[in-house]
Formats: sequence, structure tokens, C-alpha cells
Amino acid sequence: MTNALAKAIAAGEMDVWYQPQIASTTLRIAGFEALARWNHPERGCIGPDEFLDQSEECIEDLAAFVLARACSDAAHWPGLVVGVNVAPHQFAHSAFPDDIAAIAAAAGLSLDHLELEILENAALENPDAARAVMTRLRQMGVRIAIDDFGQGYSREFLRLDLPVSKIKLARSIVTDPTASDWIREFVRMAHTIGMEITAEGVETQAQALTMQTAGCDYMQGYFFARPSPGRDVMRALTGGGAKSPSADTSPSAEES
Ligand code: G
Ligand code: MN
Repeated sequence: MTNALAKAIAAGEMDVWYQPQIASTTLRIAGFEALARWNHPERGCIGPDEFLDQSEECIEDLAAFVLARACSDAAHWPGLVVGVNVAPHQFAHSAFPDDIAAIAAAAGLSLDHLELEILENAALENPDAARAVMTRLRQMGVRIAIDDFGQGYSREFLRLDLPVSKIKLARSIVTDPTASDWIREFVRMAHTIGMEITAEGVETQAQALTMQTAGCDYMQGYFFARPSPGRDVMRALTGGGAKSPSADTSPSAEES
């Protein structure tokens, strides 16, 4: 018995879209985050926020589908990183690194072009297990990003010194006008232990400038680009650089 989500995958209704991650210093595209999109026959194109909670039992099917598709799409990109969201219980499996290696090899993607995004809570739930899996993955060349970071405005995470490549600051922090001092100090501390920082959910020119000034290495959000289908990615790559937060243009609200 399969549920609606597994059926949607089998019926070809599930798709993977990509949102650019912009390097703050060059304002060029450094990589893309892969995001599941369901072309629902009645509800239209919907994201995981709208369908995931009813489909928990098939999350592994979805994760495997997104991972395989993202790896095969990214294998055609010129040296860019693809970020893929990983479900907490996937990450808790000790066989997970071997699964990743097999999926990337089948897709023809070099492992150093893959970045796995893990929620802060999932990493903190069992830091020892997380450390073991992260260490294996890092040895294989895979990058690890902590997703949706910082709801508690805590720096404790850095003290764990997990083998993490990048921390993605949650939109709730990025859009908080009082958070810039906290962010600047957090970025400084993260850099001293070799971690990079992405600001997520950047929607305005003012936010982009603040994140750039605070030292964030990458920015992602509607100000730069909305997620778009895989076929549009190559076009974006050949189209050159990204929108500049210091350019004299108003923030874009247009769809991609
Ligand atoms: O949890 P995670 O960071 O993986 O979630 C990414 C989600 O955030 C995607 O569904 C994406 O469409 C959405 N998103 C990306 N950029 C922005 C933004 O600038 N504003 C808002 N509100 N959502 C965004
Ligand atoms: Mn993510």
C-alpha cells in the first residue's frame, strides 16, 4: 500500500527546483539548493511545507528521489555545489554515507560538489551519532550544512565543534532588524573554526547589505532569485552574475 506521496513520485508529479546561493563578495552563483516541488493535479505546484506532514511515512522515498535527481542535474553544472535537504532519521543511519556515495556515483556527481543540509535540531539531538556520520561524509569530500540555524540565538552549537562546512542562518534571524550585531559576532566566531555562513531568506536589498556587511559568505533568498525548475538553471548560469545589493535598483518582487 503506497500513500499519496509515493504515488505522486511514481506518476511523475514530483519535481526538483533550484534556488541559487550567491557568494557575498563576488555576487556570483556559488551553488543551488534543491527543493522538492509537487505538481499536484488539484492544488497546483506546492512545496514541502504544504505536503510533508501528511506524508511522514514516505519521507525516505521523497528524500531519495530528490537526492538522485539533484545529483544527476548537478552533474551537468560547471563546478557548482548542490545543497540537498536530508531528513533527520536518514542522517541517523550509519549506512547513510555509503548510500550517498552510491547515489552520487550513479549520477556521475563528484562528492565534493554535494552539500547535505541537516536541521540544527537533528544535529543537536544526538551530537555523537551526528559527529560520526558527518566525519565519514567529510572524509568522502561531502560538505555538511546546518539548516535553519539560530532560532535560539545561541552560540552553544559552535562549542560542539562538529565537522560542519557551513551554517545557514534561519530567515527569522536574517529578517530580524535587531539581530545584526549578533550575526556579526556569530560569523566572526564561526570563521575562527573554519565554518562558512549563509544568510537564508534574504528578501530585500537592505537585508542583503546587512548580511554582506556582517560577513556572511553566501546569501540566498527571493531578493536574488526564487526557486526555479532544473531546466532554467543552465540558463541562469550562462546569464552571468547576480543582482547586486548595492545597485541602485529596488528589490525585485517578480517571480523567476
Ligand atoms: O528549510 P529550508 O531552508 O530548506 O527551506 C527552504 C524554503 O524556503 C524553500 O521552500 C524556499 O522556497 C523558501 N524560501 C527561499 N527563499 C525565501 C525567501 O526569501 N523568503 C521566503 N519567505 N521563503 C524563502
Ligand atoms: Mn535547506
